[in-house]
Amino acid sequence: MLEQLRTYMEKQNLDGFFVQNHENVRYISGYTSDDAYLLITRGRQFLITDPRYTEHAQAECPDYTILNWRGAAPNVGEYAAQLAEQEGLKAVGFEKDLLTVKFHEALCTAPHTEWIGTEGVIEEFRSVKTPEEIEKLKVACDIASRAFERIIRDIRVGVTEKELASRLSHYMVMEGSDTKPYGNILISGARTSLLHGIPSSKAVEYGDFVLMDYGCQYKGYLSDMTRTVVVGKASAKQREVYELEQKMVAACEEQMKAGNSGRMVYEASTAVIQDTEYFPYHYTGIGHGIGLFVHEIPFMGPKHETPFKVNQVITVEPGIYIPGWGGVRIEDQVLIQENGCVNLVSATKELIEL
Ligand SMILES: [Mn+2]
Repeated sequence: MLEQLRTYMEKQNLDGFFVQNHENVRYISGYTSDDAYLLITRGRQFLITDPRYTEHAQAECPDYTILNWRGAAPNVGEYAAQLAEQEGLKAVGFEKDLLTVKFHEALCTAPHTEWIGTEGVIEEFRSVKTPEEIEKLKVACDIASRAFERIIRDIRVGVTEKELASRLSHYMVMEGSDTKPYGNILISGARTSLLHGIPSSKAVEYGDFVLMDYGCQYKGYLSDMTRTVVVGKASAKQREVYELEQKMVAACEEQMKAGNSGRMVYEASTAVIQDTEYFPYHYTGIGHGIGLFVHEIPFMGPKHETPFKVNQVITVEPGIYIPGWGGVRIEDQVLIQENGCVNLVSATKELIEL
């Protein structure tokens, strides 16, 4: 991971790279806590943090020089500028999509260093997972699938969305996930048409769809899955929409293999509903890469042409959302292989009537 970055630096004639993105810091250094920055040079690696985290960083990153910026400079940017000057760095890459103007000004106080804006460099490395990362992602998906088996026993008339969302989080931690909270989407009834609805005090009613879009972290790696169930007997329309959704997901997953693109998957999903009254109710964002962060490259939708690579992990989540009536989403998380994909989410996709 560090080697990938050094190879990139060499190719781009950079003698330093400043890393600020939280997940990128973790990916490159293995540091799992907060408020840390990396300055990587051709031969050395520095982790800059403050006294709250120095001991933690020392233990997790033995190959790094751990530095405390507090007291030595008015802010991290000026500290990094001093360090770049001290190391004699001439051209240092930074993540231009993250830095504030103030931070950039602080970096630019280094008299002999040029700061070169880059975008998506480490994100690109992160998009293809190592066997160790895949293992952690599998465990995260497995924890979420086991939590699904538990939460469906709690769904009944009268229980609120908030209460169910909180229980779902609890089940995931009890099944072995990291404790870091993850915002569950757990919504019911007509509210299920809200793509990113927030759990409310609404109580579940007979005949409601309950849509659960959630996941957890395991050793930093994320799962993301969605299942939609019916409380009581599904109506004819609920069944019709659910069955179309199942077909959309299946059509998508058939396209999930190396060389195909997000656009191809999108087209496969819409082909299923093209000639139905539900076509206007689909959403174009139908999946995303996932790893240390929940939404990362590659993304899937009509404008995403980049071919998938072996060992990318991507969510598949087409959906049908009818305002005022409700929506159905099923989301899997799949591992891209040469000729197909492996679904890491084991929870059933059959219609569940509770
Ligand atoms: Mn998702």
